[in-house]
Amino acid sequence: MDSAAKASKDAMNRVSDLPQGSGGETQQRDGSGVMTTDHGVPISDNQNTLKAGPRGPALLEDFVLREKIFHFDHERIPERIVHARGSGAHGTFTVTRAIPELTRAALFQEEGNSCETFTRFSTVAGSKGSKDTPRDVRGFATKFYTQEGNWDLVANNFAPFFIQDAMKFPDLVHAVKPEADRMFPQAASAHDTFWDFVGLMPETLHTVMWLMSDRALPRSFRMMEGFGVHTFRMVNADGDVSFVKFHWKPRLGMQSLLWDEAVKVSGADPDFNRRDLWEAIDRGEFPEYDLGIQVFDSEFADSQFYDVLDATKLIPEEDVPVQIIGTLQLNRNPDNFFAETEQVAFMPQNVPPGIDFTDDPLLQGRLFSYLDTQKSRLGTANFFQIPINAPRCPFANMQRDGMMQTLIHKGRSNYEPNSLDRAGEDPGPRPSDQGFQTIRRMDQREDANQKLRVRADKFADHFSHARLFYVSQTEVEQDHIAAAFTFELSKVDLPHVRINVLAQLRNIDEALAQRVAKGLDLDLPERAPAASETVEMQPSDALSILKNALETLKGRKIGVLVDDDSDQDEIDTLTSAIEAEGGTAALIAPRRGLRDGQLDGTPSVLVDAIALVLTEAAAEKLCKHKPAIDFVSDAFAHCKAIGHSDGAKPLLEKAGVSTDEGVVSLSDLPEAAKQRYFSREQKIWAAQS
Ligand code: HDD
Repeated sequence: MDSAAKASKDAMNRVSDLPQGSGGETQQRDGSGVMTTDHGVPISDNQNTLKAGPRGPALLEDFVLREKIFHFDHERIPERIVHARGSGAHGTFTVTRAIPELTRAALFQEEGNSCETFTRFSTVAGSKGSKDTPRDVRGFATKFYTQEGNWDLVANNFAPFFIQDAMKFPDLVHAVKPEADRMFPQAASAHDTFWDFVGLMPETLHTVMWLMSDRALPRSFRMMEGFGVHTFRMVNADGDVSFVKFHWKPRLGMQSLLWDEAVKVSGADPDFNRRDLWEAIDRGEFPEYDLGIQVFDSEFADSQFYDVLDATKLIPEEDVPVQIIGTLQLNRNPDNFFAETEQVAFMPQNVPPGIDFTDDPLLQGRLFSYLDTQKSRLGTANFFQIPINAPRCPFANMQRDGMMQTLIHKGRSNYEPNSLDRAGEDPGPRPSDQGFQTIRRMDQREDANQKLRVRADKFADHFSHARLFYVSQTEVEQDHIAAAFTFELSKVDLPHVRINVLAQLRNIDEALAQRVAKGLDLDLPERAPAASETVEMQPSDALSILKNALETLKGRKIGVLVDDDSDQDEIDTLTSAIEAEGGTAALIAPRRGLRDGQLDGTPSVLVDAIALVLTEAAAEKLCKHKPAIDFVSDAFAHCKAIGHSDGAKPLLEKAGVSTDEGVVSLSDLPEAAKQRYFSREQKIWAAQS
């Protein structure tokens, strides 16, 4: 190595010599256990203010108190403008199929390559302290710490997005957030301003269909898909370019809550999804997701009636199958929520060489917004030095100084080019041929070089994909969509807004519009004019959760209701059978004692199925206890499997449970609990259909 190259490498090592990740190196440095001020002065009393006499006034001199209160006063930072409520986890990504033919990204050159990751799941509309289970999109953002810098795949659990152009993002967010004058409703789209925007902006409707579907109510972050949404590009070492769309597929399959369940969960456990993720990782049941790509070329793109640069559209998996290229495992809970989950800064602009953007106008706007917002949230252009954001590979450039600078750049080389090496000084880093190279634009169209504020013609169709989503669902899922529209619009006060949305719905599905109109007690209005003809697309099974349901106990929790006189052998046999299938059994009792939960505070909405291990005497007693009756009747209404001892029958009867294939003996429960029994909905939720 020549001396300039060595000097440059040394410089890179120096500036990358940050505390890496959050493996403990960034803990307070004193290992002696002595409490000190922020400046290291040992503290002798952490209870009492320095006063003039035992009952006297506090003294300004008390630097221990002043520093403590000063720091406390500044503990909070602005919450994210969207996706404020989130939960994070560290993980590992491993390549299961090398794709050098598609990308030169070092990570994907060999099967078995791996890198550390940090993933943050989030809801979008609610504040940081809102609940986990609103009807909302979920964010699914992953930072891959690759050997060529950070790659941030900032995804959602919906394949399309609400709008086509970043110009509309502030309007969309203003419309869905609590209304400006009254600051409610919190974490809810069921209000005037959101639906006003929807009725006037039909491009939102495809994603609104997803929002009204069960996709908006994931049972667990471990049981939802993720989508990169935009079309990205990959480029290989020879410069060949392909279009790609990114997908996350959960190994546990998809599962959602029912709306009534989600509403009750938000009261019983507002941290339902956050707790589920934390506890699963804590138990060593590491959530796993496969990373898939849809790959296509410009010939395919040009031959579609929709534009692949339009983020409100998806490419059906039946048209371009998803190829799995890697697996993400979430295997470590954060050590500190603020330092990691709150301070992590995702930016779609973070891509390694070999992955590139497209001209999608929504994506282009995002490339600005995320960098910009981090300065506002984290207060300094040096936010990349925070351990959770810092690359795990060497990094070096001529950016210098700024607030909260933690790197100590040595020498004089803060500009490039320089010839300081000729004087034996460290010249610092230099650009490399192997660095990121933007793919040349390939648009041959006549108007490609004109500056225009327009939408491309192919962006005009707003209903074909919305209809595709609806017709691809099972009947049960369509019922849920109709009920969701009815609920949401019933909360809209302005009559013309309800009518506008109904008029748009007629462009998606006439029967759906009729059902919603009936639920709202409105006549169907004229169909809204459509800017383009709707294309009848082939239904896509991949869009339905229920058509892809995985019958498994893995990741599922069974609530086992017991009392003091329950048969311990019966309890043990059942819990072992549940655990043998990968499920979890939570023992719930009227008195908590040694059990996992106390009945009144552990309603059945918090579990996936229930078992009643009760003697007849205990069941009779519980027939007079409302939480016990609700425990059973809610489980039945939410289509959950119910296993029971013979003695439990009086409680079943009291709760209005009628026999069906989901009401079984205790020994049959582990099998029965692998699914839900939606046929009950027709009987129990009559007004819905
Ligand atoms: Fe965004 C956060 C996902 C469009 C502007 N976005 C944010 C997060 C996710 C997404 C998962 C949370 C990241 C975290 O956990 O810290 N956003 C998306 C997806 C979009 C999308 C999948 C469409 C395909 N976003 C979008 C647009 C804009 C933004 C069009 C602005 C023009 N998003 C932001 C933001 C946020 C953000 C304001 C808030 C906090 C942050 O970035 O770090 O910049």
